[in-house]
Amino acid sequence: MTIEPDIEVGEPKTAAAGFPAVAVSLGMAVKQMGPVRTARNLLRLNQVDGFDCMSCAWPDPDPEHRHTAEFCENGAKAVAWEGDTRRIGREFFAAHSLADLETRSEYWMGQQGRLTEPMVRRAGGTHYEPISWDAAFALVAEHLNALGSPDEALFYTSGRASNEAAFVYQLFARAYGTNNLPDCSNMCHESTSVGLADTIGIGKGSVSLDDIHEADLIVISGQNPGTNHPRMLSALEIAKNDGATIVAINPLREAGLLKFNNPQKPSGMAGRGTELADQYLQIRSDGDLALWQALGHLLLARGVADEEFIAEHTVGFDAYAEHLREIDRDEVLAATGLRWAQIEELADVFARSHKIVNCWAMGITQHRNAVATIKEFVNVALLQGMIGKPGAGLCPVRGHSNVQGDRTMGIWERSPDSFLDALRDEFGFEPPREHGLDAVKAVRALRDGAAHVFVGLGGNFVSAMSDTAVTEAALRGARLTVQISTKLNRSHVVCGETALILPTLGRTEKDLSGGTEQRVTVEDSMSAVHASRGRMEPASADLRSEVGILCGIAAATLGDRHGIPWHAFAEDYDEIRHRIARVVPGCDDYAEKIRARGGFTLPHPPRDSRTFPTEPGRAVFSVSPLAAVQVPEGRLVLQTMRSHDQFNTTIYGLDDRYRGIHHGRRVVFIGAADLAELGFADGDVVDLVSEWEDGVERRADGFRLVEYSTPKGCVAAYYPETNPLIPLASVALESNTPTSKWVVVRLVRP
Ligand SMILES: Nc1nc2c(c(=O)[nH]1)N[C@H]1C(S)=C(S)[C@@H](COP(=O)(O)OP(=O)(O)OC[C@H]3O[C@@H](n4cnc5c(=O)[nH]c(N)nc54)[C@H](O)[C@@H]3O)O[C@H]1N2
Ligand SMILES: Nc1nc2c(c(=O)[nH]1)N[C@H]1C(S)=C(S)[C@@H](COP(=O)(O)OP(=O)(O)OC[C@H]3O[C@@H](n4cnc5c(=O)[nH]c(N)nc54)[C@H](O)[C@@H]3O)O[C@H]1N2
Ligand code: SF4
Ligand SMILES: [Mo]
Repeated sequence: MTIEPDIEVGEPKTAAAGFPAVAVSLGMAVKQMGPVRTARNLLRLNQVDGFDCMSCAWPDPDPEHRHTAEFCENGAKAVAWEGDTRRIGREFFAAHSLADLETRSEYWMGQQGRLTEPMVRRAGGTHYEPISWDAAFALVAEHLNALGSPDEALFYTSGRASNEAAFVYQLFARAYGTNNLPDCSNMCHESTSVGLADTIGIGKGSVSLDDIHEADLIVISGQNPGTNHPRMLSALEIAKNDGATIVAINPLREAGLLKFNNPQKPSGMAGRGTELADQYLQIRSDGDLALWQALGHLLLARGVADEEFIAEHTVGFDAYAEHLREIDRDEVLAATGLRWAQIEELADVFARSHKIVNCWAMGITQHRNAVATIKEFVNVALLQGMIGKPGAGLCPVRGHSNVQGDRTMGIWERSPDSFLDALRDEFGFEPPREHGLDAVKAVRALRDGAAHVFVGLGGNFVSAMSDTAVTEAALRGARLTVQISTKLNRSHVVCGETALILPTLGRTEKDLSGGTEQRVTVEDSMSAVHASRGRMEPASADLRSEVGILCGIAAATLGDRHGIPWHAFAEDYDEIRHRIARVVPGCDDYAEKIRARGGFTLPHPPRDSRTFPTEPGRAVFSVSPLAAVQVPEGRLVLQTMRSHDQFNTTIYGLDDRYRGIHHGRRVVFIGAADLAELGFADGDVVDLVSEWEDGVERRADGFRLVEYSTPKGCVAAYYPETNPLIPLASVALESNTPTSKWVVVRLVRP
């Protein structure tokens, strides 16, 4: 008995990409876009004069080294999803009431086609109905201007928004009077931003693509690049062929970390690929802090510290070394689930390597101890002087294609005073200084009646956030919700008393705002900024660009207040870029620089000159207590992750090919020992119940158990279906990121 009767479970794969990947992506693209549109679109993906892939934030090779087909399977899926030839307009919304739409899955909603015209759900209405753009802007303005305080409004951003849209959006929020700019980063790499800013003085990674190619050791923790950053495998292949060692640290055996069959090479197509991980550490959930402390301990004992670097560029080394002089081995082994010999072997590899790149993603950032773990990465990097030299550095791999750029442009509820001062000097108004609300606090504010208007620049906040029941109730309590989107999702359906859907151009589409062709710019995970230009005919003549929509809302709300030229911004994005140049550090001559082939790279003092813009002016060694979170008897730790056929809350299909799952998503991956101990078998259906200190039992029902290679006590399932299980209060210390990779659950027979 399962609620997904067609589900099939087979053997997981042991290699990623290759011919199936190309075939799957083309198949899906042709089905949604038709053959001509597919060819036109995919050939412009990630090309110098084309558009930037809107899927992940992995960087492009420099212009001289690009292939004709510079994309991966998941990039192609994202393009196909946006290039969908199906349309939904007023007839669709007349035929489907909100009550009807509420019963539909994210998959179904994404399959209905592109949104085509602005729609409104009026207070008490059962359906969305059409509204003109001007009336929609006036409605937003009316609500915003009626609030008791600007802090009762929330301006959310998902990381696909362009730099120009992001800059205009934060400018509007601050000119209106609030720093309430929660974003998807709050649920994603916030722990990285906090951990790195505290220790190296800048919350971004310190490597370039060339550094990866040149490294002699690459460590990949808590990341599944075969699915989430597929072209990273090409970079790993280059390094590997040049003799690099690769270490994977991950509870699950992920195909994309084992072997890569490069679809751009004959050998890869034929299945003779490149073996990737030399050492694979199947660590227990959240065991990383203990592992990296043990590693630091062993490296200190091996006497491989770069004393010159430490003396010249760091503070706090003595306290760090003292803290790690003694280490409780039993505690490390319990937390990591590894053998001491494995950790010794890892230390040996580190000790003999001269160019080390350390990569990580959500398996690290979405834990209670995430910030401490990232600071431990920094400690080990500083110990060996692995920052600011070729082939070495810290490499947080970002998620959304422009999430890093949005932050650079000021989408941050805690932007520093230096940024706010620059904004004041450029625009002549005093921005609010009090920190705004992040994603978790935004839900609380709505829940508690402290906020009443929610505007979403992209994304799907209701599905992406933790504690679905709480988040949904919070959004339903809003007086107005506004979603600027390309396709239908649950955040349009679980909405405020009055709700707007404002349909926007996607990145593949031609933007003729102001009568001339506009480009936008984006920043990748390695701080490279470049232009992106869509060429496809828009899905509907009634769509507006994100910049156009935001300027429309701003002009309607603020009128001439502060004399900000919203109309000029909307008609010529260079006008925005000239302002970016004067406000955002490192962006001088922005409009000119982005015209260069391949764009330019933003400054990063630690990477560029081993200067560390921290309080003491040097990189900081830090000391964190070894805190492994305990799990009660008979309970498991659930991590919630992505399948191969999804982009966050967007479900492209129901397969997770690399993990052997077909035609379904409601599965729990669990080890043989746990199955035996708990008295279950592969194929059994269970309900998941999460346990939290508030005593509330959160449930998600009807999951098929799948026996899988994962450490004892650690299980895995897909998000967003499992978000109902994550308590809003379960967050990473310091960064306030929901602990999507750490949920204590028990399995219950239905
Ligand atoms: N196709 C596709 N691409 C995407 C996305 C997508 O949904 N689909 N999403 C984009 C976004 S926004 C992001 S943030 C990135 C996400 O990219 P990833 O971080 O790769 O995403 P997840 O699927 O959450 O995978 C987390 C990985 O961490 C491992 N892990 C879990 N817990 C632990 C732990 O305690 N320790 C260690 N060492 N490992 C652990 C899991 O087994 C899994 O392999 O991808 C981006 N790219
Ligand atoms: N349990 C659990 N929860 C998680 C995570 C997890 O690993 N586990 N991961 C977290 C992470 S890392 C992230 S980043 C968040 C993601 O959170 P979000 O960024 O809020 O969610 P997405 O699913 O990426 O948003 C998809 C929607 O964006 C809209 N969209 C697509 N393209 C465009 C465009 O070009 N412009 C505009 N305006 N809209 C567009 C579409 O309507 C689509 O439905 O989820 C977080 N939530
Ligand atoms: S690796 Fe990421 S950015 Fe590059 S083509 Fe694939 S999905 Fe797009
Ligand atoms: Mo993300």
